[in-house]
Amino acid sequence: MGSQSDWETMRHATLTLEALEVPYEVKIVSAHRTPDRLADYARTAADRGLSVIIAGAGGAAHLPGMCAAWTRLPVLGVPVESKALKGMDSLLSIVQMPGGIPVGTLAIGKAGAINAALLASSILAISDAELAARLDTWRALQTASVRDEPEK
Ligand code: RP5
Repeated sequence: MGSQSDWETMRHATLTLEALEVPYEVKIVSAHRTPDRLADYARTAADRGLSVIIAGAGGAAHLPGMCAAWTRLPVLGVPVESKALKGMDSLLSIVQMPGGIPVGTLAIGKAGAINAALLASSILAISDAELAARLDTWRALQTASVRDEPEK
């Protein structure tokens, strides 16, 4: 994530990964304030054994795109809700990548963080049958938790 202030949103990705028993690491890497850290992180990610990167940032959210520029790993971008523009700035900064360098862009805020974790898990589950089974269970539990009618 681009800042400590993104944690309140991005922690939902970590909670989802934990529920699915997917190992992860969490780092603060700012495209603007720590550009060298970003380059090092993204350029070495594949060799360090990472498989998917979830990059959450807000405002002028260049982190996911710059991360994707430095690595061939799939990058999932989470637009963090900004105070001034409610995350529309984050969304547009992340989604509108030039052809050739993709970023898979999720929804603004908490839903996007959760879905980034689920999408990363789906990608990993292609070659991990045990994770695929955990993901199926997670989805079945979610389905079972939805009431037929609203509680009054
Ligand atoms: C972005 O700027 C971060 O991703 C964060 O969402 C936003 C504001 O950062 P802070 O000023 O709160 O550190 O780089």
